[in-house]
Amino acid sequence: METLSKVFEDKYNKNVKDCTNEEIYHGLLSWTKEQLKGRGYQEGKKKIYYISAEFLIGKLLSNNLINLGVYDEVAKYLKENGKELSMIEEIEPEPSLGNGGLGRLAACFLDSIATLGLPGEGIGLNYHLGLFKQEFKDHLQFETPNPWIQPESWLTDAGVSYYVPFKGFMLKSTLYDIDVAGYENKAIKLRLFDIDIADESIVGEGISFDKRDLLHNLTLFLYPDDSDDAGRKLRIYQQYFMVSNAAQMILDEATAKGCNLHDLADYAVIQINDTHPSMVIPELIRLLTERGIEFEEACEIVSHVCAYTNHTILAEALEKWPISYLEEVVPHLMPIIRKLDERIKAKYPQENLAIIDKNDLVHMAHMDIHYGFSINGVASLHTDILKETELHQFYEIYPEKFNNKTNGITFRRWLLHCNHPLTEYITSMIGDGFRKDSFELDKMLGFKGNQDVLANILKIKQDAKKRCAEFIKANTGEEINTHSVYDIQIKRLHEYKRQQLNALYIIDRYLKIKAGEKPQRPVTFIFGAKAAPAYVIAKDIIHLLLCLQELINNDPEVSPYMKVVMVENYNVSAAEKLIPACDISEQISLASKEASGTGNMKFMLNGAVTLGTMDGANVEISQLVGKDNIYIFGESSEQVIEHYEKADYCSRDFYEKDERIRRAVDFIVGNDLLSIGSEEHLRRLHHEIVSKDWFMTLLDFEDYAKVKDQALSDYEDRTAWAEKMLVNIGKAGYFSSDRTIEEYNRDIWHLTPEK
Ligand code: GL9
Repeated sequence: METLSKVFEDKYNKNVKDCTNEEIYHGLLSWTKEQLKGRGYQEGKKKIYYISAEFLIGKLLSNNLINLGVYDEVAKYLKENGKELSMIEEIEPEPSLGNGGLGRLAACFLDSIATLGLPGEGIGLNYHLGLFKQEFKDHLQFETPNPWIQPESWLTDAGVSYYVPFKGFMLKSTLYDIDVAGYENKAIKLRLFDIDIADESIVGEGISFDKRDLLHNLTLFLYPDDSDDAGRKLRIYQQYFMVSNAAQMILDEATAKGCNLHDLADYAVIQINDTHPSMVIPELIRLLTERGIEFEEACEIVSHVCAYTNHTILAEALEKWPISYLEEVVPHLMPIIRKLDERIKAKYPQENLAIIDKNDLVHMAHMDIHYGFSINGVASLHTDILKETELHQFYEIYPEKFNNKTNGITFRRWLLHCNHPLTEYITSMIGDGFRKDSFELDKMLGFKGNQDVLANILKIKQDAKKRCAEFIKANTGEEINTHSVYDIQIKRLHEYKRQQLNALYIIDRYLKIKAGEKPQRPVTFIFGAKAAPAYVIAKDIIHLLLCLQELINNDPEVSPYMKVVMVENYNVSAAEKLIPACDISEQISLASKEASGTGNMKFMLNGAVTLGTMDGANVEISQLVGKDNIYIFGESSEQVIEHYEKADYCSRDFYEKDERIRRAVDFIVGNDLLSIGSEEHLRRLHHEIVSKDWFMTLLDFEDYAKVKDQALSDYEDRTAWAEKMLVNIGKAGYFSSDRTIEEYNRDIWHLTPEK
């Protein structure tokens, strides 16, 4: 720790003892950056370029210290000098460079790519104000900018820039790098492109700004509101800026290593993370032809370099850009996209395989599938649905391109960092091999039935619940009972994820307590979720949850038995505090709609028991833990898909025929809530549930309530519950992102790891 002491002396002319926490954070930041550089980077002839519009990296200090193998030493050194590393961590701002699972997955993947010693890098954009910060006022969500870049930050100016051509002007980029440490291995780089002239002062009320002022706004926000044309066009500008920079850099790096462009596939493989980076395909073809390659050969080369990951089957999320927009933003790409489309139409005339459809929409995913060599889904059920339903027409012509890569999470962040006590306990039981080989967690199962072990696991959970209660108190002002069951649903707010189903259960329980049915143990229903700024119903659901929180927590007759808390500005740092404390993990999406989910894996790893539908990776979780260690409810994906095909689901029928459902739904517009909340929001939500309910909340309500009651009653047998926790932790090894990345490399990338 001598070099660290010296940092404080050189920087502040002080002993660490006399530094403020801010000074210590900044000292640690520069010291850690030096250590990372000193490690060196993964190099190799062929590299994976993971291009993504989002990298939800979270705070970096502790994770870097863990991966560098110096966390304990630094924590001890600080303690000896009267400082707490956990307090220092609080100072770091969290970069909000992602929306949710897709962006967080990209961050976990970088950690695993580095850890496995694969030469690679992430490429994205440096959004100055991130997504947005969520604030609650009058039980409603408001959005404000979330600046995270300070004069001293994890960013390093790479001294690289390119010119990106748009219609009528060029934009010069600047490249910033963030080092991502491998666990006890070298680092890789996350490369974030930016413009020098971005101007944060153009942001007015909330997160409003002039969407046409591209020279100043291009890298201000992630996915600015795309509910209007200007917003959607800005997104195309961002996407093209990202991929043109990426393509230029990839070609430069490859040629510097001796590539003659014809053999580009020996130097580069590009993973296209959802369709946001899809324009990299025509852009690479454009650049290759500019450098003297014939068009046909350029198509061939690119088809051996690009691979596509699909993260959703929700139609509205599969990007289709009007030709007119692309003509306005990137007219030089349109002739290429037209030619790519003509080549396909010549071979496959069916409309549903076309890149450009008859409404002049460009289907980005179709371009990826035709001109990429691999297409993968993110959980086994999701990939099956892609093959059999959503992308069936492509599976028929390219069966060999389709493959599954079930998502994973990095255990460094989601166990070692966020749950030190559990990590230490696992280590004392089975050694530390699981840190590098996650499947070793399986050894935990040897302790089934061991009363001491079960008691210790319960104790660790109880301590985590106490720490979490402090966080909740600070975040929401609410006091929660640490002996209540912690039932947690944290994820983006979307109707398909069905936070409204959970809300209806809460109402039902409230009504029962009011009617004198007192439950044996209190439950705390914990939520965290941001809604897209333009997603009206999602915001109405947040309103409902906040109104329920107000009503229930202030009702002395009910609050001893249940409370509702909605965490404000849910983000990675909040997740790290909530997940270790969870008893019941709510994974209740409508079957077939959640491609994978990754929160489900984080909860399981930290000893929560899943209450969920047979959707996404829940299916694989249930296969691994067995039916006694998970609570499954609701209709299957086949049944749901059939309802959609036959259009035979009618929520009003459930509402009219089932009195219990009707009472819960009508409570939304009853006097209790209307006297707290806004009539407009509550009535709109009520109407949506009764007359549309596109994600079939009422269909699954009865089974959900029954199975949830069962889980709550099983919780009372503490030993049996602890055994479920143990099995969940022990079986979580499969969901390490190291396993996922090994599979990407084995089946798609074919890189040689450096050890
Ligand atoms: C998502 C899926 O909805 C999740 O089920 C999946 O786990 C992740 C990662 O593969 O990808 N696709 C998607 O568009 N998002 C996902 O979370 N959305 C956000 O990130 C907001």
